[in-house]
Amino acid sequence: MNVRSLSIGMLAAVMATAVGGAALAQDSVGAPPEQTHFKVSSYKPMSHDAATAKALERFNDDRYSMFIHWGIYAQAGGVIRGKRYYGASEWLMSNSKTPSAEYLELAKDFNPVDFDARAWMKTMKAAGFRYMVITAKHHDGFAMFKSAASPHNIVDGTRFGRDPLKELAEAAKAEGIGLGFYYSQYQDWTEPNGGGNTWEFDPKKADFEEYFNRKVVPQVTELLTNYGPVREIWFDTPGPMPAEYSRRLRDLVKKLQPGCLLNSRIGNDLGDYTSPSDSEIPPASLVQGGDWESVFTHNRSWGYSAFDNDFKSTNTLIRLLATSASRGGNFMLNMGPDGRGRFPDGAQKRLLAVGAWLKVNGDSIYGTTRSPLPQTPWGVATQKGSRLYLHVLDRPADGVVRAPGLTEPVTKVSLLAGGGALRFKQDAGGLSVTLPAGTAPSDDLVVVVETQTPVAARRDQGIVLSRAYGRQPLDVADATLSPGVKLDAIKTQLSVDDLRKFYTPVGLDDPSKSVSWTVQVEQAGDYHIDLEYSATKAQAGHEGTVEVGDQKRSFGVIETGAIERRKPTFLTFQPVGILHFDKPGRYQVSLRPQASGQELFALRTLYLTPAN
Ligand code: H79
Repeated sequence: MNVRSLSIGMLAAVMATAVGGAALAQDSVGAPPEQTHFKVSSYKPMSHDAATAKALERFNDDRYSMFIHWGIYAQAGGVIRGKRYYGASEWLMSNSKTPSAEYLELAKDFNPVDFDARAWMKTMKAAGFRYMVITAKHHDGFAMFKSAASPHNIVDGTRFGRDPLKELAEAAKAEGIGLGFYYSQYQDWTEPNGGGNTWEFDPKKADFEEYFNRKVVPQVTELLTNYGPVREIWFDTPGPMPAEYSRRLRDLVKKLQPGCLLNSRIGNDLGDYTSPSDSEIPPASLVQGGDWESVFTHNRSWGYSAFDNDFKSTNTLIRLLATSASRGGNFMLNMGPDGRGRFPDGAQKRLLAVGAWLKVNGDSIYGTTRSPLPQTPWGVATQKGSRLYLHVLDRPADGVVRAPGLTEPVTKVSLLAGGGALRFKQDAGGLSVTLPAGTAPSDDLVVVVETQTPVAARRDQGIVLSRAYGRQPLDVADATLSPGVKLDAIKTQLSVDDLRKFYTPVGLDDPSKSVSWTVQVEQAGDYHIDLEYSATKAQAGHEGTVEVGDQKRSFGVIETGAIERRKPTFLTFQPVGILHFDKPGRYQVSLRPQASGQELFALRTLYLTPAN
């Protein structure tokens, strides 16, 4: 993904279609096979018991963490029976429909003699990670720790014979890095009574209760008893698991370690914080102060893949981290160590480069709260008391970074990287900061704005549009929907590493209904409109309008194809016309159907681009 050339809004678009994974299990193993529309996750604050609330405080302070997928699939590296399986290597057994006995043969060759817990922790420390979550057991059922509940574990089932979680727990403690475990509680492909293996076992004959009691409860107990304090158990793909099991798991974890956090994929709304879909940062407008943690993988696989070196650039990683922090969430970045226990070089050097950036700019990430500002074209903001951090991810053509409406008296503006005070201007319209000429290009140039009183939230004041930038996105997820229109998440998925997700309005079927955005136009002038959407054959020919005041630009819908659960969604990018803004200020941009009766189309984004 080449993000350097993209604006932050475009990055959001890229992220939403990004490769790398899947969603809540309901979407993959529990949902009806054809379902394409899903309920939007909640990011509202919840109430918590004291131990959980305290753990969440630290969780939010940490902001950046490392996710590690490591199992016997690392030994295969995406290849089995001489055939490559592209995408998620930890899904190798499922993708190749390999029977359990044959798959478990991998354990015989698994001997990660280069595994060095201390070295891993030193790298994590230098990379700036505050805590780590490692796969204790993935869907293949093979435990990466000593377990009395199943012989399929790294100590009893490989000639390596060591317990890496034990070594990691000790090294993590020594380096001051938090420890968390991933545990696949429902899918277990090498267990006839576990979920997910349909190529070998008959799901109708599965006795989940037996599996749960014999393996899940004892193993989760081992994880919370033998490795010291555990920051979080990261459950995944609850699938159709009844609430009773999520409840029992929750009670077990909280009984053993009251401060251990649970992600929402424990299932049945019993988590302490929300896990968005794999490879998703929730849209700014959906985030309402709740606790969440995004997970992305560095390349296109979660486990090690011998032929995948498509590592996200340092710049992309910093953008993902800053964007998550600006929306009040954590960024957990995954990497798959290989069968010898090494971090792939291509990943390691980029992790360390992010670490170098954090060494200088960490104050703008750790311990920050979400941005009080609306969407701005230069990047995102984070906040810590009376310090506001402007993350300039895309430099303005005129060298001036604007925060409209920022009226709290500013006492000082400087670069976090040092170099003295910067020139700024503040008036009733807000704050303008002139970036120093000749500053070296940076992945994220952080400007610190110090104010007399903390900058108050003004997220609803409208998306900022500037002529110093090109195409600027107005996403449906950030729109105001008229009564009768609701927001859905559309998810289609071909493979674990190919989830396409976007937010769309549903109920846009009458001229009285609309989607609208408040924009703050910085300079008068013409702006070109483009629409990004998907439309079925039946929707082709529908007409709609984009309106600002009494300017109306109409468009006709073209067919892009049906949205199908197991196919990528095709979105078209359609030019509509030009809008004129007479003077700087606040405007409403609305989109509505011209006729009633049928859903107009599946809109994702309206783009405005300065035109001459
Ligand atoms: O651990 C990583 C992934 O292996 C895991 N989540 C991250 C953190 C994950 N498990 N399941 N999924 C992601 C979703 C999988 C969806 C699919 Fe499929 C698997 C799509 C195609 C193959 C299930 C089976 C749905 C269709 C067939």
